[in-house]
Amino acid sequence: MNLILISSLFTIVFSGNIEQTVLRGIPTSLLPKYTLAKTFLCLDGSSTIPFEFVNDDYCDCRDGSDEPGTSACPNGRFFCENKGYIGTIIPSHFVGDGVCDCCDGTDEYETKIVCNNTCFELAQKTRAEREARRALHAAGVAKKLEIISKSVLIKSDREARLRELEEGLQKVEDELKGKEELKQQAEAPENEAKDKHQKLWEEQRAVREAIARDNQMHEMFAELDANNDSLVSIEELQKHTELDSDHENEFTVEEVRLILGADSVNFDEFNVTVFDQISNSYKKLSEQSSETPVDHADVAATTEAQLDQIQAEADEETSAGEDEYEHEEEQQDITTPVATSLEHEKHIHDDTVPEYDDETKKLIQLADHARNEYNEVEGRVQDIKRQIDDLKRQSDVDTGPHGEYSAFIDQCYDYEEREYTYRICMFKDAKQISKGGGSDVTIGYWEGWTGPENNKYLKMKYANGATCWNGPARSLTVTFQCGTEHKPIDVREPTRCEYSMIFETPSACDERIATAAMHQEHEEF
Ligand code: MAN
Repeated sequence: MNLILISSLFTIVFSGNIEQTVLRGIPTSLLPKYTLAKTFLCLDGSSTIPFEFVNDDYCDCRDGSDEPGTSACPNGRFFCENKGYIGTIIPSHFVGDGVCDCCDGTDEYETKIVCNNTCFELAQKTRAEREARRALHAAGVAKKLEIISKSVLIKSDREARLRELEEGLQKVEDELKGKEELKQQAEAPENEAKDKHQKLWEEQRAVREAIARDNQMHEMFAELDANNDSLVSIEELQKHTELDSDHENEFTVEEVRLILGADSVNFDEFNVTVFDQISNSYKKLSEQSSETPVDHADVAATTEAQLDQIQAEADEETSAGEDEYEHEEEQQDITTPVATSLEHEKHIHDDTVPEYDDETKKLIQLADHARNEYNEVEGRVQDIKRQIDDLKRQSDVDTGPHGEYSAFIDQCYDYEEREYTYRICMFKDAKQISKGGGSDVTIGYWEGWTGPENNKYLKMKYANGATCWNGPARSLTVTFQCGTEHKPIDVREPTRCEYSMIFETPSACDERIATAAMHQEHEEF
């Protein structure tokens, strides 16, 4: 290393009476370690070298500390003083590489490259950026303070409303109890009357069915007893081949006997053992060959009239205490000549419950009124409960230590992107809504604040969303940054089905940034 080079690496600065020697590329804080002496101790303490080896463009120390001002050591570090701006450290192999790395150009002292000193401009730019940031935080903080003071009011209003609703609920629940009693009182006679009506209807229906069966049986017996000997014989029944259960072969005497249970049956035997076996398949011979049209309306009218008559008479007989035999006789007298068809029997079995009588109608009306009153009060109870639940849910939400994030309660925000709209409903859920149609996909349900320990409210998480095909359940992490409005400004999916959102809000603005930026400027420039 020649003397000229060594002298070029040292600058002697006079400041008042104090002589300072500044070595190139050394941060001020480390200058005491580079005092002009006979020897230099490498900063890692690994070896001691003659002082003239410092910055001699040959790497002697393992940690590169002997060459802060040259590019000789691959691990060397060069300090740009950058007067008027911020001092920076660059890898020392950037020194003399023909590129201006330091804003004061000191890294290119050896080369022919002319580096303009841009430190002043940089300082101005940084100052402007800092000022803009400070102003943004100051404006945001003003809004945040409004939110905080509003949240105090909202909180106390909410608590007052909650108390009011809970007291109101007690009263309305008492009222409901009263209405329930009235409803029960009105429903008891209503149910009794309805049951009575139903029972009567069922009894009448049973009578009708019995009569219908009886009519059918008489009609069938008369038709089967072709020779009028008051018996149905094997030959007479055998004509009804529709009763042959196997349908394949002939309707044999044995088969017919099996149905009759004898060679012939009288009316009573027919009633007890035969009728129910054959009534579903039985067809009149005349209907089997050529269907004779039956005037159903006529028959129905006749039957109904007769049924009414039977009913009236049955009632009368019951009250007059006449014996059962006479009643049966009479019933047979009336029903025997009735010529009904099976088709018609179906019709008169129509199962519609008849209209209620006036007394029952009145009881239903009273019970309806009591029910309506009960339902109206019940509706009010439910409404109050819903409001209480809503308020409790709102007060349970963690909106920050001072309620900074209280403006988010029950609010949703959209972020439009080419393919999807992302909708975040704060403290609830987040959705991905396809612009091409199709159903919305939930990308997460509110889980909690997940910022670092010293800044918990920086991030929030929505988890357990719709599961990805062959992947995890979707989730969203929201990162807040200071802004003057509440709005999402970016949504990405850095990992499949794991979404991230940047959200601007005054609630994330920082008082320290709003006030501390100017002090920093003094410290650093
Ligand atoms: C949908 C969207 C995407 C997601 C895929 C995963 O297309 O929800 O965001 O990556 O499903 O299959």
